Order: sequence, then structure tokens, then C-alpha cells
Amino acid sequence: MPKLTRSAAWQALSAHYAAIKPLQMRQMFQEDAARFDNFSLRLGSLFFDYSKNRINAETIKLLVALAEQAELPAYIERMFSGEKINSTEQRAALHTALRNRSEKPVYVDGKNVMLDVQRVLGLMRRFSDAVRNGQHTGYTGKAIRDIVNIGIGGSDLGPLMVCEALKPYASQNLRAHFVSNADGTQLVETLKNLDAETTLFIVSSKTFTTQETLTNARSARAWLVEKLGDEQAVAKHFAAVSTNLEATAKFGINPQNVFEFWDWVGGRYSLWSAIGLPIALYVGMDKFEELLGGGYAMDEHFRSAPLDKNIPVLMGLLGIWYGNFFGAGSNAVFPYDQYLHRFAAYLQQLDMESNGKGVDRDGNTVDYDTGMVVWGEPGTNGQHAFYQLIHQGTRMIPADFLAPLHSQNPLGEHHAILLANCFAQTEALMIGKTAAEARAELVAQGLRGDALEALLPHKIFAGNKPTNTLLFDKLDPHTLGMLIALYEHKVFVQSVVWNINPFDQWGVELGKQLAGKILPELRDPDVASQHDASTSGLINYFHQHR
Ligand code: G6Q
Repeated sequence: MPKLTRSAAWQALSAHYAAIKPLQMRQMFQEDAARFDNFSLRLGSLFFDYSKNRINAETIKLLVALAEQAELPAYIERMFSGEKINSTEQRAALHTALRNRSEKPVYVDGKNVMLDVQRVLGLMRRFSDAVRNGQHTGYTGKAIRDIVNIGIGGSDLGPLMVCEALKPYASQNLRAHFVSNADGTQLVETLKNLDAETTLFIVSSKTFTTQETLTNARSARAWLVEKLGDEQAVAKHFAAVSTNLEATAKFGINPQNVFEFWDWVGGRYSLWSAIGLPIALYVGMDKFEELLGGGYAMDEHFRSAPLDKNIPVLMGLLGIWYGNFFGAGSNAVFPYDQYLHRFAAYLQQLDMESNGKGVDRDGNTVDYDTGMVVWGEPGTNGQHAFYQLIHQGTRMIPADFLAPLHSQNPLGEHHAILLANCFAQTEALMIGKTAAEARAELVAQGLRGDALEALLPHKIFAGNKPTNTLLFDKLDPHTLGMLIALYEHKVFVQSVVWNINPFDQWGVELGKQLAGKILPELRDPDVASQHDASTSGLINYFHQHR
């Protein structure tokens, strides 16, 4: 049995939970004028307000003790120094090396990986510059106008989210498209509006064996050859990003257009590597490097700040506080910035694939909950949809609110209205509305007697709902880099406390194997299938009704 739940730090938190549970944040604010100052931190242009949480100074002390008990500081160093902490795959997890902007070497198996990192960054710069300035043209000599990234999971979500987020910095001459789904509809709909002469495909796959990606890549290749009438055109219109250079060569991609990364970069941590090539093409290599710089700034903070002043550490520990002690099952993320509209989708993979584990590092089944369901939509849309459940539903849903002080698109009063909504929501979630307040409101509206009594319970808001607020100056590449790295490290902190490996993904591998087994049975009804009755029934239905 894992020791975590029987440990001194865990037991102390359990006891403390009983003391904190009845406390109202509303009251804690009234009693402590310094609460906002005490529970907020600033890092560069990022401001983290965690005062609207069900915590007091003792909670932070006990949560930090839990992190210390799990040897978090040592684990952080193990990650940064290239130790093979991804134990089930015997790999380092060195996404931090990809954005290491210092001169310091980082070693894996005695080799300084920074030399490779710098080399590939140089190649990315050369290629992205050449495409952007029209030196690298399509086969017929026309400049590239559309970039289509073909990849899935970690080879899609990160670059897609970042390209959307950094749209204001994009070249006016380029459009970025992302095709991931095995459903041919996505590719067909994307290609409908494109001119083969001016389209560049980037096939992004760490393994270069992923069924969806290779299927889309083959179909894209066929489309290009058909449109341009010559196989030779492929060399000018296809690039690849992979750790498997043998497979990219076999696929027929010009080695000059192949960008390498390494097995110590996890898929969902790979946007900082050559997997970020669509970003570099779209916003330019200088901006891509600013993104790396933002990640590095967060790395330095994570590595050096004391645990109780460390933003990713605090965010991770607060997640544990709610998930393991209050029993919260999901964590909402609400960016009040339209450019972050894919941020929650990106975080879903980062968090749920990393911490969706039920066995600890020693192979024991855990007796505590691990990763939460992560979800969200940009504000203010969510307010008119699912916030109701957070305000008055039965479940606790801790939520992160993210907002820029400055809009990329100042337009009349829009930004003030947006932020007023953001601040009002966290305030309402915390304060709620008591029966007396609701009654006074109804009376003021002219309600009396039975009508008032009948409506009253529905107008009460329990409040005491926890939120974090992250404010930043503007969603520029540096800030975005900080935000992404912040969440990466938050996830890591939680994994260390839970003693799970956040860097493997055997569940994803399972999906890859299963589909491979059924495909021949769909191609040919005579192929014998051995499945449960439901799966066999579905396969038969497919054959009989098509
Ligand atoms: C990410 C996962 C997974 C992976 C995809 C695509 O951490 O491993 O989402 O990114 O399955 O894999 P390839 O990049 O190998 O095609």
C-alpha cells in the first residue's frame, strides 16, 4: 500500500481540513485586511491572486510540508538535470532544456543536449525565415500562403493553441491550419479552400507511426500530387518533425525539410521543440524564441522560489487540497481572452494525460485520487452556459480565471466589460448570497408572503467557491510561454506528491493498438474477429448496414 495517505503530512492536512471546512472565505476576508496581499504573488508581468481559496496561513504551511515530505525540491532538480524520471520508458523529461536560454549545459547520458537544441533551433530559423520571406517557394515558384500541420495529440494541441493565442503576431501573408482527426472530413474541409501551389504541409509525429497522422499525410500527399501533377512537387511542399528520421525518409520527405527532436521530449510537452515549427512559421522565429523565453522565466522561478512563494507549486498544492481533501473531481479554466480559446483543450491533454494514473511509481495501486477532469471555455461565454452549476450546483469546482490587463484589440468599452465580468464572477463565487440578502432583494422587488418564501431558496448562493485569478499585462509570446510552463509545472508538482509518473501515457498506446486490430476486420468481413458480444455486434452491424 502506498504510504502517502498514512503519512504525517497527509494526516495533518486531514485534521486541518475538518477545521477549515466550516469557515467562510467571506468572513476570512473580513477578519484579515491583509489577506489579498498575503495570498498573492507577482512574477514579471504575471499576477497570481489565490486569496479566494479555502485556506489560511496554516493550510499553506501544511501543504508545503506535504510537498517537502514528497521531496519536491529534489524532484525538481532531478527533472531539470536530465535524470530519467520517466521511469516506465527509461527517459528524461527535458522540455525545460528546449527553452533553456542560459549558457548552462544539460546532460543526458553524458551528452550535452543543448548543442542539439541550438542546432535544431537554427534550422527552424533558417526554414521559417525562408518560407516567410518567399525564398522557399512552392514547386511552381509561388510563395507559401498556407501551412497545414498534420499531427495529433501532443503533435497538434500545443502548436494549435499557441498559433491561435498569438494570432495578433502572425504574418498577414500566412494562414495556419491544423488537421488531426482520422475523420477525413477535417482534411477535406481544410483542403477545399487551399491552393496546392501555395500550401506547405508539416507532418508532425514524434514516432512517425501514428495511424491518424500517417493517413492524413498520405491523403494530403495524394491531393498535392494530383493538383500539381508531379511527384517531384512533394519535396517543396512537405516538411516533417519527428524523432524517427528513418521513417520520415521512408515517407519520402526531403531530409532538408526534416526537423528532429528527441525521446526526452514528451509529446504533450513538445511545443517548445521542432513540433513548434508551425508557430515559428506563423509568427516568426523571434516570437517563437520569446515564447521560449517566457517558459524559461517560469522555469527559473519554479526552480528557485521558496515553495510557499512558488506559483506552480502553490497551484499544484491547491489542486491537491481540493481534489484529495474536499473531494473535487474537476478543475475549470476560464480564460477571459478570446485568443486563449483552445487553452483549456490544450490543458486537458497536459493535465489529464500526465496525471491520469492509478498506479504509483512503485507499481502500487493508489488509495487516493489523482488527476482531475480539466475543462473550460473562454469567458464570458461560459457564464451564459455552465457557470450555473458552479454557482448553485452540488459539486465543488475550483476554477482558474485568466485575464489580460490590455486587450490586443481595444474596442470601445469591450475590455472593461470583459474584466468586470471576470472579477464579478470570482467575487460572486466567493461571497455568494445569504438568505437575508436574498430576502432583502426580493422585498425590494415587491415580493411578499408565500411568493417570496417559495422563491427565496432558489435565490440563495452558498458561495465559498474557490478560484485563482491570473492577471497578465497582455497575451504576448513571453507571457504565453510563462502561462504554459506554469501549468506544466503545476502538473509536475501534483505528480510528485501523488508519487506517479506524469510522463508516460500507456492509455494512449492502448488506443493505438486496439484500432490496429479492428481495422482489418472492417476492411474484410471474412477476417475472423474475437471480441466481446457488443464489439462483435457493432462490427457486424457495420458490415450489414453499409
Ligand atoms: C502525448 C501523447 C500523445 C501523442 C500522440 C501523437 O504526450 O504521447 O498525445 O502526442 O499520440 O503521437 P506522435 O507524435 O508519435 O504521432
